[in-house]
Amino acid sequence: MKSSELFYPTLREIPSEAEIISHQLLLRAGFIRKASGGVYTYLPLAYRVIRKIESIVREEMDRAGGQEVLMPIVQPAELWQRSGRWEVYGEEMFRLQDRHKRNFALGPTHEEIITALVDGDIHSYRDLPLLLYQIQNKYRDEIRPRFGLMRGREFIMKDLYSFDSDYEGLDKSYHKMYYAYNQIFQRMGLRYRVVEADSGAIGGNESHEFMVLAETGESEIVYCDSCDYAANVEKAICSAGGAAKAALLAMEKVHTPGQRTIQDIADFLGIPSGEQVKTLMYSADGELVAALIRGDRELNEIKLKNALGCNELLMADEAAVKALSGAGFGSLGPVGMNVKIYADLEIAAMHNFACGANEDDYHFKNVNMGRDFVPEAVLDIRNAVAGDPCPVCDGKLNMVRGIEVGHIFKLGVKYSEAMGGTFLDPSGQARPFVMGCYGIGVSRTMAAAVEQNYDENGIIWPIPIAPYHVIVVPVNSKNEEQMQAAQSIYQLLQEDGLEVLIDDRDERAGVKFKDADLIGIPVRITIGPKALQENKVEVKKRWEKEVELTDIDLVREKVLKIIRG
Ligand code: 9G3
Repeated sequence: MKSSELFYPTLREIPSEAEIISHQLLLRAGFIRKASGGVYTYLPLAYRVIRKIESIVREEMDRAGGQEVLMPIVQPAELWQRSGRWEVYGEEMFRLQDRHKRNFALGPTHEEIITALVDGDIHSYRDLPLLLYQIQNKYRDEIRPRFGLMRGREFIMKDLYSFDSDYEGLDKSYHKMYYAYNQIFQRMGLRYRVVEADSGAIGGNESHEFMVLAETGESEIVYCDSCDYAANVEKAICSAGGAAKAALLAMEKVHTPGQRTIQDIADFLGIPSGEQVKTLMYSADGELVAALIRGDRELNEIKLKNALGCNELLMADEAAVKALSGAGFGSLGPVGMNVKIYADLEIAAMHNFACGANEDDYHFKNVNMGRDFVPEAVLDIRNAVAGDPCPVCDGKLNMVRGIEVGHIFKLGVKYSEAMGGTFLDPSGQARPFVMGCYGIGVSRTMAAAVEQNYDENGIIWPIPIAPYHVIVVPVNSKNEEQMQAAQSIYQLLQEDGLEVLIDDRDERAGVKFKDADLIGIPVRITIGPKALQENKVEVKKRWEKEVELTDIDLVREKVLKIIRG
């Protein structure tokens, strides 16, 4: 492809609406353009990357026994009513009506469609297992679409659904997908980790996330420094931590005018945040409850919600809390609090801590659980942090950030039961399908690859998903000798099946180099006047600073080695 003909409108300025690096670079390098909030066009370079990601995904899904289908984007409300999810997902669903005022949604996912499909056409255990997948656009009406392709309202997903006759079969299907996902992310040349995850609202029990490691990632992952344990911080199991023995001191009420936060109290009373207790108020299915965690920890709402077994967990309204406890958010504490109190495991290991006194501008010192208040339950409800003990071995947990690009779930019979998806077992009895679902964010993977692989000059595509492998740059396109050498290298490499760009534009060399770096082509071959006199050209790898002078005769071999290994 000639650069002069390629549609890649690059921008010199960083677009102001782009908050994260992948969004900035994909816009600047002319890969994507916004059509409306969270809705993008993939320009030629981006679409090449997308297609490479898709073909790796497709190959591994087929290898694992998946069969590709294409399901409708427009989905009738009836199916979502059958699963009970038409009401569950409110504004996040793109809803529409046809001319007869019938309700539809633009598919946010396809559990409903596929369960109904399989129910209609699979009747016997002999037809199972069945693995069906598609690669298709999905729609979710995010409140605030941002971060470019990372959280679009329209995005490309690969979704596979497994149907088995029993849980043993589900385990096998799940295992196949777990293996295939590892193949996929390895083949893409991405650094990633698999972590135990919470299955969230979708239901089911086992779940893993595939995380592309990137400092800018929005998820925190803990992993053990001495065994295989790795988990999303929301899922990671925390332990109580040993309680040192200490004499219980007399509780003391102190005046703390205007001091509301943990940091305020640390400064005002000189008590470190780790020796204070934070009291957070929630409405759990409408009932006010208090959750206690150490002052320097983060409460994990997912753990709390799972532990309470409630359907809806919302931060409590401050007025309601004040009516009940007598104090606003800044002075709450468990002593004398007239609601169910759920304490984090670590609270049990603390002695003589400080907390609010349920009276504005007052706190207690030297509070002790058991003596001064009794919780309803002691639970694991905090986020793990670096340095925590590993729940599996005696190692320590480290923390890294990542971007979720794949998520696999064991669903069990949630959808098949709700929707009446059944088959006949060997004894002729109707049984619900045992299901799993397995997603890969295809467009998000492209963004995550950028988020992991860039420098101050632009994108550095991993070779397996790069839009082109090589860019050939004649320093002066008007120079016939240089252009001829460039053309012949361009041709030669293409004959080997490499994907090659030739920058034939009438631009200064500096501009060409800047653009080549920005769009992130892995190998650049520069044809300049001096080296050409000696029958040499420059070969530069995008991820290295140095250029290498190479004999023209050896270029083919050299580049093939870089690209194919
Ligand atoms: C909705 C809306 C948003 C949603 C869902 C449904 C997330 C929803 C979870 C999944 C799970 C799996 C298939 C492939 C693997 C992942 N957001 N989820 O179900 F109606 Cl508006 O999509 N789906």
